[in-house]
Amino acid sequence: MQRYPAPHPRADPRRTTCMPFTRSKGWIGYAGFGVLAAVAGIAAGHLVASLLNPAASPVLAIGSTVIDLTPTPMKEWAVATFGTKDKPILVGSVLLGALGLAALAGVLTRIRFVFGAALLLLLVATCAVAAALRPVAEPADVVPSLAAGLVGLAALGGLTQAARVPAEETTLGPNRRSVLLMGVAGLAWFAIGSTEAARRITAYRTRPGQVTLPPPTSPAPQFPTGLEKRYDEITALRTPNDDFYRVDINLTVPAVAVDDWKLTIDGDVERELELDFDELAAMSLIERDITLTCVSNEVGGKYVGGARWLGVPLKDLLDRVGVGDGADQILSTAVDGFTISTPLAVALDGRDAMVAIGMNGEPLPREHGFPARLVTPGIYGYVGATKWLTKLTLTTYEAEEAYWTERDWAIDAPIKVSSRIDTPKPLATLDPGQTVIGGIAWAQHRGIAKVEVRIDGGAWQAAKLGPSAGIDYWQQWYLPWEATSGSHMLACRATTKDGDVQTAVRATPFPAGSSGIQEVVVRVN
Ligand SMILES: Nc1nc2c(c(=O)[nH]1)N[C@H]1C(S)=C(S)[C@@H](COP(=O)(O)O)O[C@H]1N2
Ligand SMILES: [Mo]
Repeated sequence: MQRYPAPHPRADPRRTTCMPFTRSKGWIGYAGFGVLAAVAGIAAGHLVASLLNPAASPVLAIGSTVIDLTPTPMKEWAVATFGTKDKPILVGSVLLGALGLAALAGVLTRIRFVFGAALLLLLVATCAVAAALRPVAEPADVVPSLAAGLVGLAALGGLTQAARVPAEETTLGPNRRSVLLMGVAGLAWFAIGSTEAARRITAYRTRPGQVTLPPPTSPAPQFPTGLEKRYDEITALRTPNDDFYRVDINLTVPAVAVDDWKLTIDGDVERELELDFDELAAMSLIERDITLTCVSNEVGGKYVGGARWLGVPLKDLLDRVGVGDGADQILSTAVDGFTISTPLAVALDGRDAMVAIGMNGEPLPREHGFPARLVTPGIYGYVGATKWLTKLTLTTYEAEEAYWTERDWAIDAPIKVSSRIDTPKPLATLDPGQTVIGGIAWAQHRGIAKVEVRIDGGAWQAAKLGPSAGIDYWQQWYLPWEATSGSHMLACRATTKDGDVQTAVRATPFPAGSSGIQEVVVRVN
């Protein structure tokens, strides 16, 4: 008995040309369902994370975990091959892989829905586990991944359901297509809308503009006028926040909601301390000019910057908790899970190590650690400049290793004396006559006593030093030069106030900072 009339030609599954997917294209359509469901889920997770903890977003949790798990040689390869694009490329590949699996999940639903659903859930579970295992994770950090799972599953179910309405219900043919198209468009809108909403919510909740900085109890001296006013090619004495170099392991700038933020001091202490931002800012604040340097800075490189920092002396915080006898390192943890080991000694030897909340008269920019970071004069950033700081743990070098020390960088690393030629630029072509050779030099916490310039391998000549902003700060210098026609090789070297002369012996940044002397070749017409 024939229950149905002969199928309408359009409803023939073998020639459903008006359907979104003909039989052969069916797989592609289902793969698309998987991808779309995953994208909608990820967007939902992102939105939920923006309300709870932006770092718990499924993509970020996975991305950060991948970065942490990438073996050092591969990281070095990625940096060497892709430069600063290494992280986006790494995460792009992860995302592509995930979307590939999501596509597979979509295709699997064509065989049996549960197969596809199971694969999708596996993906979500991986995100949830990654979020839960982040070093500073809280139980609630799995919620965004769960939301992603719910939305992803619902989307996958809805799409496959819409596509599966029996073809025999001929009149539903065109209808089914519009239902599907509406579903697809709706999900795409949802994904775009929630991603944008998440961005705005995060930007709003983490805007540095919402904090007002109290004035320092101990202000810095009047800041001198830099040489750049006279020789504009010399690096400005103070680096504007927007131009300050940025180095960290993060894919996206960690977004910290200051209302939820806390600084915990624990470990080998007499009494643990937990401070919120207002409590921290209410302590006595010092204001100091300090130059930061990255250990990855090559001779002549740009990973160095000078700023005026406002913060609470580390010593004051340690006095409040009472440090035990055993501790020899301060292990600081950032909201991104990054850790840094700082020798306890440098917090106690009188230098201005601080938990900074202000940079050049403003709250810390998000890129530079909002709402609070460590600043330690005299040692490289990776051992003393924890951004997005959330915890200080008094412990020992024997018990704990930090992020970069686990990756074989030096345990402790004082900044090496160095100097850089800013003008003239390498391979510049100049007119003959009077000009200047100029740049900066730094040896934080020892101070610069002298900078010398060597032209064409001749004798070292003393350059003039710019104004001083203290021994923790870099120093500008210049040497007037009567340039004569031909090719010239310029070099510079600095000497510290304690008599250490910048060495010509070359060292790579790994493992304890670069050394050597910068040489610049210029042509004079
Ligand atoms: N949380 C966190 N803090 C961090 C890092 C990081 O990757 N994560 N990188 C460190 C390194 S290697 C350097 S050189 C300084 C750079 O600080 P800046 O980006 O403000 O210049 O931050 C340090 N603090
Ligand atoms: Mo660094």
